[in-house]
Amino acid sequence: MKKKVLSAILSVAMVASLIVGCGAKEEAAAPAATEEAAPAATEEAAPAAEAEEAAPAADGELIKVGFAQVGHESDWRAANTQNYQDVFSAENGYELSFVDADNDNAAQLEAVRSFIQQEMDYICIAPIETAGWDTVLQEAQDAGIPVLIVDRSVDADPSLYETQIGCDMIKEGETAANWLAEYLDGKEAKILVIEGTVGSSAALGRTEGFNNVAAQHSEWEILDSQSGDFTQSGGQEVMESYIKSYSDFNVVVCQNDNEAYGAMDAMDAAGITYGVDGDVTIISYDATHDGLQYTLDGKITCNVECNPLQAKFAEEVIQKLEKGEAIDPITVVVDEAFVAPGVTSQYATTMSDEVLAGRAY
Ligand code: GZL
Ligand code: ZN
Repeated sequence: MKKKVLSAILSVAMVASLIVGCGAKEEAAAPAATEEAAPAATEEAAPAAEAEEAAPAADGELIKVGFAQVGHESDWRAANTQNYQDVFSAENGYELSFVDADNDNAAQLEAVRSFIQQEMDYICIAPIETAGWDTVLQEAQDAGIPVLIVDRSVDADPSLYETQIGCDMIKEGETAANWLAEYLDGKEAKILVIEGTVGSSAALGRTEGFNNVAAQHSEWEILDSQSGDFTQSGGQEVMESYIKSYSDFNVVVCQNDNEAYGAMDAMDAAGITYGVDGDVTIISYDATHDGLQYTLDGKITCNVECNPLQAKFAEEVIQKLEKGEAIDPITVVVDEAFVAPGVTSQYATTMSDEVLAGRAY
């Protein structure tokens, strides 16, 4: 608690010069999160963090950060976890307490409550689902512990947490569908969707964004949309059931790479061809290394990135809070899309060995 008193004094001392900043925080929180509002923050925040050495807490103690992670369901998640462990290291001035909630909401809430008991200086939450967070966020606020919502988002009062950091999932869904419309160029589509974890902002956003665009294409039909829980086994199980129920589909949208691997296994077993030379076009999300290898190989035709290397943005927020500086309520981690060789698109980069070699994860 000593540390918190010190930083509280610091921030009170500085609050006068930051009224505008704080006001800006309130204002900024009011409008819906927009790309415009955030990339500047993301751009401006990143160089600053690179420029300065991460400063340990004012009194030289390690800053205690509790991180309640979704789980270990996907390659994306593994890259995200590793990134947080790399950034919030002891040599960078942090003591990271990490809990893998194994895709279990109750376990994740329990982890946050244990961080409150342990009097963490900050709590980061990558929420499995958007719902059910107000009570525990209020408990953290009552305990004077700032909370950062990372990767995904929550349906909770924004005044209960400091910031939300993550990709724009709705935009990702729109990018996938815009690319499909460009690729099909008016041809019919019978689409099967393998969604991510039920109730997660990643699945909800990608579904909403894709459907926003699909609604403009009467020549498309979404035959079915079920959750594969962002896992390879989930993707395989859903695809196996789809193959039993549908015979005329030509597009499969997998809401992450691991589901796509499972869907490909199921289609292989059923003798269904896919990819740029196959009967079925696969769209995936995440653009992890293996996902982009499949894209380079022409098996996945379009892969929409969601960059997992987000820990530096969380660290920038914590460093600003340590100094009592104003922070942005939203940081959108910008991403792009990739398509198989031989495919050109206004929405995506065509894969090559060089593109794959240049990837950070
Ligand atoms: C997206 C992230 C999703 C990934 C999946 O930001 O929350 O969860 O798309 C991961 O791979 O499981
Ligand atoms: Zn159309």
